[in-house]
Amino acid sequence: MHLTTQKTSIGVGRGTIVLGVAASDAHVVANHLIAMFLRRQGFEVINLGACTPTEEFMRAASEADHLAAVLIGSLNGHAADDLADLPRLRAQYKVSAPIIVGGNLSVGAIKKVNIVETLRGLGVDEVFQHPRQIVEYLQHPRHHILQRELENA
Ligand code: B12
Repeated sequence: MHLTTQKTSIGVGRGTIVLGVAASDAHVVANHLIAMFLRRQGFEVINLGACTPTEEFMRAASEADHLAAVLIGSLNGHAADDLADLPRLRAQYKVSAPIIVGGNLSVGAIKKVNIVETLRGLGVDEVFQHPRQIVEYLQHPRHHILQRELENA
């Protein structure tokens, strides 16, 4: 659902971020705050808003100029179900930019499943807690990937 579709540019030259909230999820507060934050950081943000089907993310990503990343928020705990079709749709729309997911990603205060591993299995490149990590990652993606490999070694 395109509740808040906007294409706005404040800064220049840092690339485009396709942002939105996963298909079953109506939580919009963080989405708006993250869009404002990223625009202030100089990114062009295409905000697809809440309840965005995965196919809309992939279509918008495939049409974006200078795509830096796709950011998918999820707070209601159903990230893995909402993104079940990501591998097929990412291949169909040939999206090579990083796909980053963040929020409250699985149901319950005590997480029973390893949601990060599950999302990685669906082709999600990074799972972040805080929007600041997005900017750090986009500035130094190789450094970030090496650091994660060292932590997991
Ligand atoms: C407001 C709210 C609602 C409102 C949403 C209004 C709206 N249109 O936005 C309403 C009442 C509609 C609602 C509904 C529901 N909600 Co609600 N809601 C909340 C609440 C109170 C606040 C969320 C919020 O806006 N926080 C403010 C923002 C700024 O913070 P944030 O969302 O935590 O985001 C931060 C991080 O998560 C992160 N982040 C967020 N998105 C992203 C994205 C990326 C890419 C990155 C990197 C980081 C990131 O960065 C943010 C800043 O640090 C939380 C509880 C809470 N205190 O957090 C529950 C909560 C999220 N809701 C919850 C639930 C269960 C529901 C419902 C299923 C309830 C129901 N049975 O109907 C429905 C789901 C509706 C749907 N289809 O999605 C649960 C989720 C539980 C879980 N995941 O296990 C929570 C945690 C409450 C709880 N403790 O049970 N909700």
